Order: sequence, then C-alpha cells, then structure tokens
Amino acid sequence: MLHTYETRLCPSAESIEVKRAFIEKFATILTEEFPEWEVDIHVFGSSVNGLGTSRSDVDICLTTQHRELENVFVLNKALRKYGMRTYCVPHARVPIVKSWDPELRIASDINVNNTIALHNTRMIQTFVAIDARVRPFVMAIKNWSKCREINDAAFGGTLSPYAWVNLALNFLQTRSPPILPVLHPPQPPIPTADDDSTNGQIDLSFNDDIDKLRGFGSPNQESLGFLLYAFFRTYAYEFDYRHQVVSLRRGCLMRKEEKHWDTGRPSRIFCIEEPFSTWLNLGHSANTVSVEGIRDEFQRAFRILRDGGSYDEVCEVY
Ligand code: 3AT
Ligand code: MG
Repeated sequence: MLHTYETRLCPSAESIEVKRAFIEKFATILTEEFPEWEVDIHVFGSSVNGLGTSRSDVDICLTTQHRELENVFVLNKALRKYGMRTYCVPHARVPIVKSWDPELRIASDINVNNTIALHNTRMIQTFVAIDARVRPFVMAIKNWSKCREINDAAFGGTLSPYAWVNLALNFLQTRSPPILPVLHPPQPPIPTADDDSTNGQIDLSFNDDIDKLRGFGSPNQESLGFLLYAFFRTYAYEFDYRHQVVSLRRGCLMRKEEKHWDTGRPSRIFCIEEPFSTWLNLGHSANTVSVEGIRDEFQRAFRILRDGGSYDEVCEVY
C-alpha cells in the first residue's frame, strides 16, 4: 500500500526539469548581476536528499567570499529585476530570501554562506540509501504531516518538514533490531544550560560509507505498514514528552536533563535535537497547545489504522 504512495509522491520528470531550468536561470541572473563575484550554487533539502515530491520547493545555499551578499536584501533586489516575486526573512536564525518564479511556477528558499544544511542533507541521503523502507516510510510521514497541516514551523507553530524527517529516521534507529544505524561519532561534550545562543563547536563528521552500511537493517523484517502503525502508536501514547529528547545523532531517546533542556521553557515541550548543531531544538516552534494538537493527530492516525482504515483516510483533507 505504501509503496504505491511512494510512486505517486515521487517527483515527476516534468517537475525535475522545472527545477533544473530554475537553477540554470538563477545561475544566469547571478552572473549578470554580480559579474565580478565568484558565487557557487548548492542545492540542498528535499530536492536532493531523496525525499522530495513534485510540489517541494528548491532550497539553495550560495557560497561566496563576497560577504556583502549575506545581506539578503542585496539578492532580493537582484531577483526582483528578473520578475521573481520575493520577500526576505532577514531576522531568522538563518536569513533567507523566499522567491516565487511566476514563469516556471516554482518556489525557492535561498540563503548565503550557511553551509550546515549541506551536511545534514548528505546525512539524510546516507540514511535513505541504507534500507529500502526508509524512503517510503519517511515520505509517508512527511506527506501525512503536510495533508494534516502540522508541518509549518514558521507560520503554523507546528514542526518543520526537517523536524518530521528527524523524528521518522530516529524511530527507525530505535526499532529492535534497528533498521538504521548511528552515523555520528561518540558525542562531543553536552553544552551547558541556557546555551541557545552559543556558537558551539560543530563536528561535521559522520559515517557515510554507504557500501558498508547498506543492508544494515535487514535483520529487522517489519513491514512498512506495521512501521507506520507503530510510529503513530509510539508518539500517540508511548513517547514521554515531558522527559525525553529525540536524538538522531545518538540514535536513541535522551533525557531532557542530560541536555539541560528540563527548564520548562515553552519552546522545550517537544524536544528534537538537531544532529549537528546539538544545542538547537527542532521542536522549538511548537508550544504546549500545538503539541497537544500534534498528539491528537498521532492518536487519530493510530486509531484509523488500528480499526482497519487506510493510509488515504489517515491523510484525509477536509
Ligand atoms: P519539503 O520537501 O521542502 O517540504 P525539506 O525536506 O526540504 O521539505 P525543509 O524545507 O524543512 O525540509 O528544510 C530544507 C532543508 O533545510 C532541510 C535541512 O537540510 C535544512 N534545515 C531545515 N531546518 C533546519 C534547522 N533548524 N537546522 C539545520 N538545518 C535545517
Ligand atoms: Mg524544502
């Protein structure tokens, strides 16, 4: 059942072509607007990590020595000259330009010199390559969270698609036997309390030897359908929101005290550790009420599957 979904959600040849055409157009704009500057374009996120759909946006990171471009209004102005509809989010942790190309009908988020996402994108690519169940499983969860409108951190106060991906991958690490391994080396020291603003040392290394890792999950024979059912059950009834932290980096559920995240801040209700910037909580966008709503969705999805309902019903949009 879920494999059919994977095929349906797969990006169409046409959408892949549109993305390619957009990148080409974008490169031309950069060359025309900043002819003296060397600027490299890196595509990251779901366009390249194996978890994209035809509707996914294009996430772009520009790298350049010309730090003037880090002022997102500079890029914003340049893109507008070429008919792109744009707006800036300058005060975000990672400042971005959001653009919509009315000609190619494609959205993109562009940042300058923030390369951390390139590493976590490669990490996700590695996880996806390890076991054939990873891609359909994570896509099923991403699709469900989108249909049920619980995948918008910025405006909806729920969780970002990236947070959902972390949750899904960690779930596969914590099956018995595990379907996914731990890719990161043993932990760096736990940052101290109230460290949200610390620019902690980031260890970018992880095991990406796909040839050796492939097949890791084969001792576990759980089906996709069962995994989805177990995922909903876990987050509906078993996960201890009050005390636990989802850690993809460690491949386990940690205790909030271990990370000094037990301070009762509203942004620490649902704790999902960013695997590289371990002081960041990917669940910070969801407050108590929002987490109640998300739990309600887990419970609803679990009940539908338990009572013999289909994945279509789980994703129903009214
Ligand atoms: P869609 O398919 O576009 O819905 P996505 O997988 O591209 O989902 P996002 O749009 O949420 O996911 O994010 C794009 C990438 O940006 C994913 C990840 O490489 C990076 N990213 C997002 N949020 C964070 C974060 N808080 N810290 C580090 N990297 C992040
Ligand atoms: Mg994206």
